Amino acid sequence: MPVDFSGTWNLVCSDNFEGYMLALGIDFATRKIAKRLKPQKVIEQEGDSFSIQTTSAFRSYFVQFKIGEEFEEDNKGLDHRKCKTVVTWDNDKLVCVQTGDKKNRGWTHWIEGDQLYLELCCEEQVCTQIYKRA
Ligand code: 1AG
Repeated sequence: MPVDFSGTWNLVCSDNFEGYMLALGIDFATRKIAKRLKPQKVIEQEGDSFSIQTTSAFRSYFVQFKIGEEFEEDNKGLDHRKCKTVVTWDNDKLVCVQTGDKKNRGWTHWIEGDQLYLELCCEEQVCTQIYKRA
């Protein structure tokens, strides 16, 4: 059975979100608010089709994709840069590559025990977040 990311997940810890936001050029005032947020993710996975809704008190972000199918991502409400995005499996990890103005941009999701991990990368910065089932 393949891993199933479906469910509702709450942020429990975050490391170097500040560095990640700086790499994306997010302004000071926005970073100050954003780093205090405890976002919730609702992931729906059906075969190779995914939707991920990230909700917080300040901004929210929705993305849907099929494994291996490139799409144009708008990053609306985040840094607003358009990317050519593709998500693939690396064993049980979900690996997203966001090609655009920023080098080495993307994210990886995986599950360990009852925790959902998210690694966000941009340029030299890596932010690691851990979510627990709601
Ligand atoms: C994401 O998760 C989207 C979740 O790609 C947002 C992650 C990081 C925020 C990105 C850039 C920071 C820009 C602006 C900061 C302002 C608000 C932060 C709001 C955070 C909640 C939306 C990866 C994957 C699929 O789960 O989306």
